[in-house]
Amino acid sequence: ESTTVTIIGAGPAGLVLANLLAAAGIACTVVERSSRVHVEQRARAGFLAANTVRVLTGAGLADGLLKHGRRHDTCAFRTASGEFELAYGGLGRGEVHTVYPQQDLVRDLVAAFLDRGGDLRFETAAVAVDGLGTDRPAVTTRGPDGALRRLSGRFVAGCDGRHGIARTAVPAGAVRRYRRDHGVSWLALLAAAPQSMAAVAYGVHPDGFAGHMARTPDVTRYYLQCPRGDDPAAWTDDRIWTALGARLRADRHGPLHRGAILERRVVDMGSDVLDPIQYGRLFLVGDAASLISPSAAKGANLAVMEAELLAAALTALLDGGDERPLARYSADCLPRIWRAQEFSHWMINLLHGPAGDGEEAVFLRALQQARLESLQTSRRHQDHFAENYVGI
Ligand code: RFL
Repeated sequence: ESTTVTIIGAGPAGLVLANLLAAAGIACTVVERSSRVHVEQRARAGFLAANTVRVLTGAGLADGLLKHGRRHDTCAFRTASGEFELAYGGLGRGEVHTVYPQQDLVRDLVAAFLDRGGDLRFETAAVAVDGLGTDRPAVTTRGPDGALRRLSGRFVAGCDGRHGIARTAVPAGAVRRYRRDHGVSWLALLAAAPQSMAAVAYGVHPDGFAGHMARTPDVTRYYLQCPRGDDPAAWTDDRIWTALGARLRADRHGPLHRGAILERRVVDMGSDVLDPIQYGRLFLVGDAASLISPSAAKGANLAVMEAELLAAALTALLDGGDERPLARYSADCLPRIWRAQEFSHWMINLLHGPAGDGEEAVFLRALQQARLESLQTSRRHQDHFAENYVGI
């Protein structure tokens, strides 16, 4: 079988790329390991940056998010000394977030691609990639019937996330991997309850970080910093609500709207960046190119930014014979990836003080306080924060 671009993975990266290529009249085939039901129900991100909304709107892919997404423009920090709010929509470049659950966006993107007659194969895993150094790279897939098929094309887009096969297809030595384990873990929760306040809330507390983020009118995301390796099952609903209430200081700022905990999973905070995010005819997009900690909600937004650049570069080459944008793909993306990494890393240090009474921990916690105070009191710092918080 043959196509022009083989796309591995139907997450935000693969589906945005597929829709943009289809709109440009470029043949592509998307292979996705999981079922359609699974990808359309996988709750993850929710905060879409202004650039993401621009890309999706420009491509006619934003009907759902414009109709059901909710504007979000304020975040609040709760510390021992009280609460301060940053109305970031009026700071920096004046950009806001649109809150729209990632699984709803994925559902819209799947529907749009299939409506165009797109070739999207669920329950079809890429099991091998070869010929990346040639002009006919091929992906071997295993479909729902268990049969192996070979799909050859001119390009392969690795959009298969952090544990995908695309990354591993790049020979060691051809790419440099930068990585950092931030040493903290979050219990990521979804609660069947409306949001408890209008803002995103970041609770900085001696017991650890707690976060509150809107999703839909009936579902709210919460995070609780927890020890590495904690068993999510050990966190009963009661224990979760007690910890959230304490760390978000509900006694001072008002109670949380409780509801059943729909999902609890431990996320270890880690980041990595591959350089370059290309090898021969293979181009990496989204989490496959760079994993970013969820501290600043950048992952899905980076994926869309890269998908847009790659679609434009492939179109320039296949439609207009201009090779330059594709040759620059990695160099164009990496500075933006590193800016997002830098901000996410800064957020991690803002939100987590090291535990313990050791000299270094005490010192670092004092720096954390200074950082929060600077953000609370300096308008210039707030503008800088807002620019990075919503920007990509
Ligand atoms: P995805 O979404 O992981 O999609 C990759 C797809 O590839 C498939 N796949 C394969 N298919 C075929 N063959 C193979 N061999 C395959 N191997 C894998 C997978 O089944 C999957 O469908 O990657 P993509 O498209 O790069 O998108 C990245 C985003 O999903 C990710 O960055 C965000 O979800 C991160 N993230 C957040 N990002 C934000 O921008 N804002 C947020 O608020 C936000 N919150 C979050 C998050 C991630 C979280 N988790 C679960 C780590 C909250 C959480 C809890």
